[in-house]
Amino acid sequence: MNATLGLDASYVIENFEDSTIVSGFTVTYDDNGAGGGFDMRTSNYAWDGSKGLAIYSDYAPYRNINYNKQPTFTFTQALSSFGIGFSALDQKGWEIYVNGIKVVSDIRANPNWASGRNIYYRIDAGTGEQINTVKIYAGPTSVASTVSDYVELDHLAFKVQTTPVPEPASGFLLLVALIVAFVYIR
Ligand SMILES: [Ca+2]
Ligand SMILES: [Ca+2]
Repeated sequence: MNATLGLDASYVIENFEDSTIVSGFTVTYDDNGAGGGFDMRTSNYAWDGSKGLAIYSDYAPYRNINYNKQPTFTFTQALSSFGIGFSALDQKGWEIYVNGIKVVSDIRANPNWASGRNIYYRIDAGTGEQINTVKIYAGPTSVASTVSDYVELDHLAFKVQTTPVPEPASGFLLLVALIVAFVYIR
């Protein structure tokens, strides 16, 4: 599967199978409903093993239930590539942000999306670019914002840059050369 996803041996993989998480990243949530951390659930559509990381869109009927909502993954070293598999993502309007910039406006709209085990996104930084944070978000104007959605994330992959990109003076990165790849494996 990794070869199909374009993940070679230089990637670190987190499989969300147990409470031991690989070093190199942390997760925060818009709402730490389940207490933050890593809320893993058994899945019929895991990308590896039998579990995935459970998240929810922040709307009825899950709004007031004690679950973690939209996550942001923050990496301790700059990345040249990031990948993650989605399962049970049913509603339109789930977005992906890299370094605070929206790079995918509707995960479900991709023609490779399928029900169950939905789709795998790999995002590669172009020349002179780097990935520091990745946020999965059900936007406030999206369909997911009016219909609750339970989503599982799995097979998180990241590749640390071998040649660090100099920080621009502004501290902001433009991400002008991001490449977003979509892979669907049934
Ligand atoms: Ca897994
Ligand atoms: Ca769902």
